[in-house]
Amino acid sequence: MPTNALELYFSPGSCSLATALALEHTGVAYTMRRVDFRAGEQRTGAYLSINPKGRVPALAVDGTVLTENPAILLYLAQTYPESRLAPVADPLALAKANAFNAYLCATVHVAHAHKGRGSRWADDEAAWESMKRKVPASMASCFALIEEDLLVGPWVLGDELSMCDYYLFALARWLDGDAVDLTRLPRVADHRERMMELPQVARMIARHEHPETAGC
Ligand SMILES: N[C@@H](CCC(=O)N[C@@H](CS)C(=O)NCC(=O)O)C(=O)O
Repeated sequence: MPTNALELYFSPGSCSLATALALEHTGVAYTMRRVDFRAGEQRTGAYLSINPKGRVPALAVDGTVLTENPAILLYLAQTYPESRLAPVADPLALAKANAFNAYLCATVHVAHAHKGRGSRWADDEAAWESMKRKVPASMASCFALIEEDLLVGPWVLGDELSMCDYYLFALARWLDGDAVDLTRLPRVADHRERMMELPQVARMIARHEHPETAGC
């Protein structure tokens, strides 16, 4: 197994949980560096020199910084193929896995971000409120697609747990706060419960969460 120096920049309650869980799955050694959103640390010069996007996760690999969950997850899957995070030897299956992760990244996460990050898209505070009001419906609609079409079962890609399950789990944890009715998403709810039962997930939740969680 390659022995790169890995440093994960994360924030409690955020989507960096997906990368943290995948790292934990591989069993490799890594260091966790908390970025304090409450203090606005993601916008400081020190952090922007690590990740100019001002976001988490960021994974430093021997000093080279990777960003974007789908890219980091794929990097981990390809670097540690014995951990079976993704079907790396099967181009079609791998493309399907990446399509799932791209949907979470580009559509689901963006829908959620309309709750607290409206200033990215509009300057008008009334527009922020309007965007926020739409979040329960837009997240419900995103997850209905996952429930009905994308989650093969029992795991996202079928019989084997993969990077996609960790990513889905990280975003599905936002559903309660986004006022989405879980009773309409029984397969997603069941997936979330089964994920919680995995020892590596319970272990990482304890490390990744924080009493003063600032969310996404
Ligand atoms: N597409 C990116 C999204 C990263 C992202 O937006 N992360 C949020 C946390 S969930 C963040 O860092 N927000 C800080 C901010 O907007 O100031 C990914 O999937 O890695």
